[in-house]
Order: sequence, then C-alpha cells, then structure tokens
Amino acid sequence: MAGENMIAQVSDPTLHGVAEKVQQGQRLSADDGLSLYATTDLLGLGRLADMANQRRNGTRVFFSANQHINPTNVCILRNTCTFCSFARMPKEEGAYTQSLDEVFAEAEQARDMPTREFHIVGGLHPKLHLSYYTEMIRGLRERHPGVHIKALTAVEIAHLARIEHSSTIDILLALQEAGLTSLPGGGAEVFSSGVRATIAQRKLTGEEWLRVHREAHQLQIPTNCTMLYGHVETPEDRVDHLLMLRSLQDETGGFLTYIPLAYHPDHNELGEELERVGSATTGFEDLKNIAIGRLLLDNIPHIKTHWPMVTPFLSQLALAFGCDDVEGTVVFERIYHDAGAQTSMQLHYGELLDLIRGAGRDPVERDSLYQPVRSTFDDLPATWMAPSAQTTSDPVSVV
Ligand code: V47
Repeated sequence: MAGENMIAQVSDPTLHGVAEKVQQGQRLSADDGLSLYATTDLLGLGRLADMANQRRNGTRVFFSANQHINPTNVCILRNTCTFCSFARMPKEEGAYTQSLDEVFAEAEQARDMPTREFHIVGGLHPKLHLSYYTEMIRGLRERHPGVHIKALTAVEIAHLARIEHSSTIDILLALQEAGLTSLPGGGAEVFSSGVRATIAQRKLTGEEWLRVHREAHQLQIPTNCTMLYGHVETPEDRVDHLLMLRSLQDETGGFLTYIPLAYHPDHNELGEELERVGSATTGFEDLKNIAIGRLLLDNIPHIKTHWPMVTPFLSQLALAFGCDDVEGTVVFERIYHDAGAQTSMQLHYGELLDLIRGAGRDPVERDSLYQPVRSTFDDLPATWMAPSAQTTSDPVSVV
C-alpha cells in the first residue's frame, strides 16, 4: 500500500491535499482535520487511515485479556455530568459500593481465564479514601501477580487529591507504589470549556485533565486517552481536542492508545434533552472518528475500538479504518450498558481471535504496556476458545 498513489484513493477532491500529506508522512493541520470531518468520502478517509496504521503496525491487531471492575457508582458529580447513566447519589436507588473483599471476590474470575489486566474505574465517592484504592491495588497484585492494573481516570485522581488535601502527583506516586501499571483514558470527554459547561459542568477542566496525564507520564506511568463524541460538540471542538492530545504526546510520549468513545444517550439527562434516547451514534460517525483519530494523532502508537460501545460488528470494520487495537474480554461492565449499550458483557478470547482474523489481520495478545504476550494460538485451553454456556452474572448486589 505504501507505494500506492493515495490521491487516487480518495474521491472527494477536498481531500487531495490531505492524501498527499498522508502519503508523505507529513503532519496534518487543524484545517485538514476539519476537511476530514466534513467529508462523506468514508472509504477514501478509511484508506488514508489504513495506510497510516499499516505503516506503523502492519497487519497486527492487538487485544487484551482483561476484566473491567467498577467498584462504586456513587459519584459527587451525579447531577452535573448530564451524559452519564452510571452515577448515583449515595442513598439513591441502585447505588452500590463494593468492599475490598467484594472487589477481590469479583477478581477471582481471573483465575480460570487468561486475564492480564484489571481495568478499574468508578464514581467519585465522597468517602472512599486513597487507602481504599492502594489496598485494592496491593491486594489484587498479591492475589494475581501476573495481572497489570490500569486504574482510575484523571478525574478520580484529582478527586482523591481533593479529599486527601494532597497533590495529584502525590496521589499518583502512592498508587504507583501500590502497584498501578497505567491510567485509563476516561474523563477527557471533550476539552472545550463550552461543551464541558453543558455536559460536565463541575468535572475537572481539560487543562487539569492534561496536567494529571502529564504528571503521570513524568512518573513513567503510561496512560490512555479518549474523546467522548456524538453529543453537543462541533467538528472544531473535536479537532481542538485531538490536537491538544497530540501536543501533550509531543511533549511526553506517554500515551499508549487513543479510544474514541461513542456517546450513549439512554437513561441520562442529556439524552432526554437532545431527544436522542434509543439512538446512539451512527456507524458512519463511529468509523469516521476512528479514522480521523489515526490520521491526526500521528504520534500515538495505537488506536483502540471499544466494542462494548460500538458493537463487535463495527469494531471489526474499524480494523480497515485505521484501528490496530480492540478492547479485550471485559467480563462485566456497567458504564455503557447503563447508558443503553446492547452489546454482550464479554467477548470470549476465541471470539476476539475470530473477530480480528475475520478482518484479515493478525491477532496479537498484549499486556497493558503493549508488550506482546502471544501471537500464535495453537494448543490453548478449549475453555478459552469457545464461549461458555454461562452468561455473565452481575458481580455486584445493588442495594
Ligand atoms: O469518562 C460515561 C464515558 C468514560 C457515557 O483507557 C460514556 O482503555 C458513552 O475510562 N455514553 C469512562 N460514554 C470509561 C473509561 C474507559 C473506557 C474504555 C476504555 C478505556 C481505556 C477507558 O466513559 C467516561 C465517559 O467518557 N461515558 N457515560 C455514556 N452515556
């Protein structure tokens, strides 16, 4: 593909300049980003992004055997993050907070699975202190020494700093000491202050989110980054957001993967306001956001598709649109399912292999740091390869 004339690959003439730059490996500008968002030449856009991806990653597609854990849905931002369906007030119906023993019991599922990563995010609980999280991380490390821990978004780190009267850097240091491997990319939403005033009024600002990630990178804690798209943001807001991520990456090199997060409008105030309940983003938008992420974020090594949000079906298509990283086995998660995602709770290891191979790509199981764990898959236990008859049950008893 590298030798191909990329201009011939796009049918929209407004993309010729971008195609030329992509062919020559040149950085795209904010205006280029806007042209990409404006185009309806999805296939042309996809070819450009596929070229940029294959140049970096060849035909390899990464996935992880991971388990999501959401220890609490109690969140002090319950009434101001209008896009969120997960958060509850402490005494509200459906509120839950797991004890450490309950978290450890949930994590026991990892014993019979090839799990390499616990992905831990939750609400901003007013009373759960730093020690709850450091003990959780230490306890998980002791019980599952081979499993990396990707935990706590920048928003949760800033919240802990506030309730501990400490700095975010000291919180990061304490978590790192306890055994934290990396930070997930949530909480970024869209950095524009106008958008934040509408959808996430009291959440930390874009600058603060970037500062926490900068600090993590300085401590050698790699992190992920995200953008929540498909609500009130404009193409300009999206491009600005992506370029802010790119410029932090120029500075630190600490981002591992970028994940565009598709807004789900069910059971939240924003969805009702926008009269969007029951209608999540379109496949066209989802593929566009993957491809544009790959093209604008020329310094972030991986682009991840989050199948629980966009479906495994669309995640497979994303592999031809610039994506080289597929969300893992997951096991059980609430944030998107509470917001109306209709996908299953988990994909089996063998199902992920089939998804990637079905797109003509070569699966590579990775750990949290993108070190390859396995790229040949003969002689794996039969229980990993086929979906079990059991459905995933809710690990939390909600009061
Ligand atoms: O910040 C909340 C999003 C994020 C909704 O790093 C919603 O690998 C859609 O951190 N519709 C938290 N999205 C999740 C998170 C994450 C997710 C996937 C991968 C990684 C990673 C991290 O979930 C929040 C917010 O952007 N979210 N509500 C909703 N209604």
